[in-house]
Amino acid sequence: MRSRAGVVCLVRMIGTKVALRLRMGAHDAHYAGDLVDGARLLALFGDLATELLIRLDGDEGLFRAYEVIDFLAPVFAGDFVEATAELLEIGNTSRKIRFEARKVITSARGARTPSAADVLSDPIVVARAIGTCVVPRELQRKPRELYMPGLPAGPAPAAPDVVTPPVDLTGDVILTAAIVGAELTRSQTPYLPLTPAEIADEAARCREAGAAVIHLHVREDDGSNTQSSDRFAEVMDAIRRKCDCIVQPSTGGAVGMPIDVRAGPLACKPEMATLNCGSINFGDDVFVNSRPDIRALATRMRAVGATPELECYEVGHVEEALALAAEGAISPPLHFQFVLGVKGAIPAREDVVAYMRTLVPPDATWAVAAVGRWQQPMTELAMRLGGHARVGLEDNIFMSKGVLAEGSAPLVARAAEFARSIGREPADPGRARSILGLGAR
Ligand code: KMH
Ligand code: ZN
Repeated sequence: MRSRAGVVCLVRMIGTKVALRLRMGAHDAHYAGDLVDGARLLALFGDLATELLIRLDGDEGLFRAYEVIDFLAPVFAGDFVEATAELLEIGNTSRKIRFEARKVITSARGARTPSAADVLSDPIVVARAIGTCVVPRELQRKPRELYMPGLPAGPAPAAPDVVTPPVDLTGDVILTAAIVGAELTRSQTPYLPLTPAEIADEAARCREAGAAVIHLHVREDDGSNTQSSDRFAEVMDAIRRKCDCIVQPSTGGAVGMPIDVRAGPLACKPEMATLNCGSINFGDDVFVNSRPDIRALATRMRAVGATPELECYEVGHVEEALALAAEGAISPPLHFQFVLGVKGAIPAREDVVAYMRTLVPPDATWAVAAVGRWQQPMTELAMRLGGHARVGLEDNIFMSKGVLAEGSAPLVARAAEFARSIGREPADPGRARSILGLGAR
């Protein structure tokens, strides 16, 4: 049996990739015209699977089945093929793996000299597959550190004091819907709610779909962003008449707003509000959050009883939030939002989430809000790692490539369905209040 820490370590290995590159020789050619048969590529996939299993389980394991195999382009003697395998899922004994083989150098068939060859600037995918291997329980050994191919074997240098917290998949997921945003326009998506009535309707639809928290920006009648306390009061009232969600106004506002303006919605005494924990390049703009301003906002939030959601766009912002707690400017339990994929700030990557979650205190909660096409994979990763998730038009307007989401509710519904598929329930607002400790500070 694996220990709990062992299981955690295994989960972290999802997404691990290994690679092989080799030249197909004359002995690999099986058919007329020096054509290499597909079975040769499957042998490469088998070797890659074996490497993954050894890294994961300390055992070569057994290949059980392919569920998909596509041979997409011919391979000839003389071609250099690079094959990769990525660990997709880990069951009790099963390990699902995705494979891909690409031709990176090809013999220049038809050239004047038979030894001519070309480097392909755009490698050609020659085969793709998904398969499952098994390693019987009794053969599974202690999880290994992952060694990158090509690097000398040995323990990877670990950062000091990094303790990987256990993954708890028994807890409910708090889904936050960011339904308006400050930068989005109707020309980008017609589904953006702008008026108080539209925003309240969308909040109710998101609640229905599984959201417990509404992250809120508001707009003037002409669609421009505003931090006016009157407008926030109007919209928050409209939302309250339609649903019981926790309403979390933004104190980030739009890029360039002075801090006093940004603090506008705090006059409405919200249960929660965002507290942005540092400055970043925000696309081509700069989103300024000076250390004195962060502290000033924290003080104002405390004065009105609003629990801060700590927006962290960089690793250093987590440290800043911890400093605020150490100074007593904010009180535990802390709730972090890792905002990933803003151009100019930390990218939306698995290793980023895996690392950032190690930085938060054990009694803290954390969530991921990822931008654009990363929203779905990163929020699903967060849920798989025991965290919470934010979706919605503010961060991503697409359901899939080129297909607009018809509001934030469909994005919430998809996240809720994923949560249930891994055995976690979307928290209702009451449950979310208790998980976040709202009102307890
Ligand atoms: N509009 C961004 C510049 C927040 O809501 O607290 C800031 C933002 C963060 O949206
Ligand atoms: Zn926002």
